[in-house]
Amino acid sequence: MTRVAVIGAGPSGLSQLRAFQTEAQKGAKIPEIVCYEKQDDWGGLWNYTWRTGLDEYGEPVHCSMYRNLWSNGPKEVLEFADYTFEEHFGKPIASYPTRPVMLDYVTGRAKKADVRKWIRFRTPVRRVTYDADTGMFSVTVHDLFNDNEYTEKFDHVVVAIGHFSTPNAPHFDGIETFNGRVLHSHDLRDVHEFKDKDVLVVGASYSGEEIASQCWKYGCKSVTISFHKEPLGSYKWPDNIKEAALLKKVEKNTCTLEDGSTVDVDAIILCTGYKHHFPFMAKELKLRTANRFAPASLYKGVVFADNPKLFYLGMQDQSYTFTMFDVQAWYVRDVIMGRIRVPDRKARMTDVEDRVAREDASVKNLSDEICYQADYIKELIAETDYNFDVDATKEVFFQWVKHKDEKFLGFRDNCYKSAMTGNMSPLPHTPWKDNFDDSVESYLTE
Ligand code: FAD
Ligand code: NA7
Repeated sequence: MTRVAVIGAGPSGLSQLRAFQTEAQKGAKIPEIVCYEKQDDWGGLWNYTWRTGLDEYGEPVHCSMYRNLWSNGPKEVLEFADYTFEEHFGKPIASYPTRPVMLDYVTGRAKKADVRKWIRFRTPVRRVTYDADTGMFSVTVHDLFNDNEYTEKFDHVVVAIGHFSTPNAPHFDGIETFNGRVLHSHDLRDVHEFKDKDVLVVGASYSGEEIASQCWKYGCKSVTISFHKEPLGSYKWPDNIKEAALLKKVEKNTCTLEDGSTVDVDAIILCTGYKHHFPFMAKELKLRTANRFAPASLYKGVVFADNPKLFYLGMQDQSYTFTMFDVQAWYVRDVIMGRIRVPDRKARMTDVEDRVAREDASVKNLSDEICYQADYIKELIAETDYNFDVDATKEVFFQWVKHKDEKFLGFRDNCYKSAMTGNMSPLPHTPWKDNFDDSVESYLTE
């Protein structure tokens, strides 16, 4: 029997398990699936832990989320085509769920599909190699519960470990002299500690804008967002949040920026992004890419061009998330089950080059990113039986962009129409800035 290893039981890995399970449900003969997960539960980044650094087994902590995190995009752009929020919660809910609500939803479908039995928890993958003679992968894992390392053979490997967990933490001159807390966004767990403090946020992308607004919500004195190549742009910030040039050097508590201005702060939060990091993959199997919409080396964005029996899910920079993981997982399933033919290496590389060139030529702003990724999703939908109205979700995205521009610190107080049910979501019961309770119970209260 064909054997498939899925590495990671976050949203992408769970999409892969669900893709195979839908076929099994229809009576198709599916491969044997083994999913290895290093944490003790599923949900990936959405599975919050208070820990930072190393966990209780000495493993790097995967979680990059913090307490009281609200989703930064509307749920209508990531809703599963085969399992709506309304089906999961039994009623329409507001458009910007909190982290626990998102975790409940993403794991709810997996629970209903009964795929937990395929997952081996607390089992980090240590090594993946490929033997060209046998055409098989060897996957070495560590069963942390029993402190036992073992190796199994597989016909296919699907890497679904995400790429927002290993910090990109650049060095800034003199940062070691700073008299306060310096941390990367990966290690942020709670912004209460920044109440009444002056904070420097380095990096002006999603983490930068989110953490700046979170600090504001929880009463920090001021936030300076220090941008790299470009500022966030047109957002209307309150008086105590401002954008400024890139950090150049640090001397005790004084930060000097590239334009020569200075700012005195109590804490520095590096929101400088993450690295695609696959230490367990053999050199010739390792994906090396920047965080972009057309990752290097991936035919159709998922098939490793140098070895088409190896797949990487969710490695793109992300406008779409859960639905993109689903279409990718459906596509990978159909390749593995022999329903989709993958062309030769030359054609695969041409496909990768075309994608990269198209992104370079057409993606200049947030709206372009959405359009580029929507087109990619449509392309995979055309080859599988996963389906939803991508254009309707694109429209929701455009409203989201408009709402962020109009009122960044209140964009979550809007609601949108589900492309899956056609129903309008209710407005939240409390404006985001006044809501300090992220529990599922509170979120579902009318
Ligand atoms: P992950 O969620 O990272 O899951 C990967 C899994 O692989 C983890 O469970 C991990 O333990 C496991 N793993 C890692 N290494 C190994 C190993 N060696 N062996 C076995 N298992 C391993 N997306 C949204 O849609 N909305 C949001 O509001 C949003 N907010 C975000 C906020 C933050 C701070 C961050 C960092 C990301 C956010 N995202 C958001 C994006 C997020 O990447 C996706 O929603 C989603 O979690 C990606 O799923 P994934 O399965 O690809 O990766
Ligand atoms: P991103 O989106 O990859 O952004 C990283 C940011 O860090 C981006 O603005 C970069 O600027 C900046 N950066 C990178 N290197 C540097 C250096 N050396 N100095 C200063 N600034 C730097 O990561 P995020 O963490 O914001 O978002 C990742 C996910 O987490 C996302 O899905 C969110 O939903 C939450 P540049 O682009 O190079 O100008």
